[in-house]
Amino acid sequence: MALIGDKEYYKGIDDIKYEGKDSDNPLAFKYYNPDQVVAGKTMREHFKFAVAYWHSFCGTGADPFGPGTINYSWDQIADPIESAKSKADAAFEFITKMGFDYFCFHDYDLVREGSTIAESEKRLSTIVEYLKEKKAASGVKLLWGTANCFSNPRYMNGAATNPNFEVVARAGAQVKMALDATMALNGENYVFWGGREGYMSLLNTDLKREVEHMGIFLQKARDYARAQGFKGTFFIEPKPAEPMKHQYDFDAATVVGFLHQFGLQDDFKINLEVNHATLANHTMQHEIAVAASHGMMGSIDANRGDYQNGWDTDQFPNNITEVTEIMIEFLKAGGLQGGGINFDAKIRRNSTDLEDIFHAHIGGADTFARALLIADKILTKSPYSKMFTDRYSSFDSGKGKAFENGEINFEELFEIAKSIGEPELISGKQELFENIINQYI
Ligand code: XLS
Ligand code: NI
Ligand code: NI
Repeated sequence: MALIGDKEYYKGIDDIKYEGKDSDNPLAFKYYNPDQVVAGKTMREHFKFAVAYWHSFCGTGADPFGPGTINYSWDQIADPIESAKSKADAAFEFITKMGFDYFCFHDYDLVREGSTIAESEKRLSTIVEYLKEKKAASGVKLLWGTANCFSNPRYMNGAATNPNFEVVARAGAQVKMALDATMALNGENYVFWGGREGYMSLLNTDLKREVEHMGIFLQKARDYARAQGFKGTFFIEPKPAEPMKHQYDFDAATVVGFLHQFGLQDDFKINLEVNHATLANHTMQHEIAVAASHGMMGSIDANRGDYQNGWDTDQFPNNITEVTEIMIEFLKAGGLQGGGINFDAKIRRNSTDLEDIFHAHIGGADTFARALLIADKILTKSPYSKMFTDRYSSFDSGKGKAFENGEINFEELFEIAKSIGEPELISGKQELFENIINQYI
């Protein structure tokens, strides 16, 4: 392992290798074999696994009932730049040891925010120069960057949707700097997650005006980045609630409508997160199918929720059945447009060993890899695909085909129905479909 920087943070842990499903080595991949070809692409290409800076190098495990349980050595360093460099060294060591190709960040994950915009800008450009070196030395790339416009108290009433224009301008300055950092690091995409873009009470909220402000804000952000030569894709990440009671980017369907309303549909796609889908009372499969049906299946934030807790627990993926159904939709959608699989997930507060973060990412990658292998078999070797297409075969020819082409009007539908009489009941065969999934798992 060629170490970048002069200090080893994850001591005693070597590069994580693929050893196959019979390996008992907890620090090895059992299914994620980066160069293995599945459905025409290597696993590495399908997934583009990314590590989330905020969870893995910033999150300490603090919750409303107590402080963090993880002490990062870089958080003890008073000088913001030295602290940020140390964190970057650890991050790149971790990503390289995992054998992943990508990372994702919020602006102030990289370096502490300064007390003025000018100071923040200076800090960001200093750490960006350092990250350029780390990227060049390791080959690790930036999947996407974003701005944290939700933690600072100034955003308590929203960022782009704040009722006070001064805060909107402040958010604009921050997003400009985050776009600059993303472009300087050759980021392939840029994400907008509207953490505080929503409301707690409609009594004090002009919903129409706020949503319009958000549309205009995103148009201007896009125009700025495009004018600087940014060729990547912008993503909106839907989430229905938390931290706000109601967030404007509720789910994929809402975001599709919003993007069309503001003429953003050609530059933006959707970054779907598993736990956000379940919080919206959808499945992730549903969200992928909706985004894909509009050609907007951009990227995935991988994690999972908890059946009992109603909030964004951001646990690492480990449910093979759930992820298999996700991978079926993923393959049907033809994969991701521009994005990858970002582990927007955190280890539990009581997971305090150095190696726990490795186990978490290994488990996540193996879950996706195993699910991809199963989904590919289901789609190509089981009766699934035929059963699926046969269900719609009445639209493949004759009057059904003509209807699908928009060539049959309501009078004609009326006449056709009269001549057919009562249609026969055709079973949806849900239990058989479910059995096939389990058989191939
Ligand atoms: C929070 C979001 C956040 C975004 C990036 O729930 O998932 O982590 O992915 O701002
Ligand atoms: Ni996310
Ligand atoms: Ni989330």
